Amino acid sequence: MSRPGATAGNGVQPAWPHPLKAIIFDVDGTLAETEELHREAFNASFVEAGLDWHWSQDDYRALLRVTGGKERIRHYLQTTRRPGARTPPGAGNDWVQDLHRRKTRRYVELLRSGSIALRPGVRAWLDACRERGLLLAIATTTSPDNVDGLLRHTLGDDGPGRFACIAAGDMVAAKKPAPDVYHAVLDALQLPPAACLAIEDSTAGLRSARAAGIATLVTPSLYTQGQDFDGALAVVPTLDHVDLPMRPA
Ligand code: XBP
Ligand code: MG
Repeated sequence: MSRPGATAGNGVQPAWPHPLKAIIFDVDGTLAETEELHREAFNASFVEAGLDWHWSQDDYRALLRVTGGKERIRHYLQTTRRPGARTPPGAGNDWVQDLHRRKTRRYVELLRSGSIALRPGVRAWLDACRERGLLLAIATTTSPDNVDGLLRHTLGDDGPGRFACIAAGDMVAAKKPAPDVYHAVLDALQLPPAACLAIEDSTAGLRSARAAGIATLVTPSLYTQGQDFDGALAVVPTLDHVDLPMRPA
């Protein structure tokens, strides 16, 4: 695996923020290709709840336009009718919350027993940031338990401790593409947006970071290939395709 010293395939180096003090990572699709595992957890929770729902990859690609698992379930309940799909009686907020709790439990179990790995280049960037004194943070729509599970599974029990701030899920009022989660990170780090770089995989994530004034590098994922990344500092296949001018050690 190439270290951050490698340069972009075409040799072009984006105009990185300077001075760069922190890198803020999105989680799903950016740190790791996790959405297939989320889809498996959703479908398993539907079976556990006695529902005849099933989200195919095509269903899920469309549903991912709605950020947040609870919001996604609610959207499906309100807008999508499968022939013969039973709509649970009295499926209100509490019912959605309970179904999403089941899903999150399943997701964390699947993480623990699965083989999810960090995307190419992510570990090298995390290590280089630590060696060079850059702050690391997370800004994600997914639930905090899912972040903790992924970081421990991929980085070991000290994984979560690598990040000065983890802003996730319902910690903020409005999910991506709203800027709330990135504002929460900037507040926690006490840094201006100009001193940070965001790493994202989706249009919703890019728009969230840009609305907070943060320069954003995009590494499209399996479910976000072909989305609109207008406004990105650069779009690269994976992080090992571009160098980051780390602050001197
Ligand atoms: C991606 C999301 C999340 C996940 C599912 O988050 O939109 O909703 O798909 O996780 P990000 P939850 O790319 O910002 O990391 O079911 O916990 O929401
Ligand atoms: Mg993402």
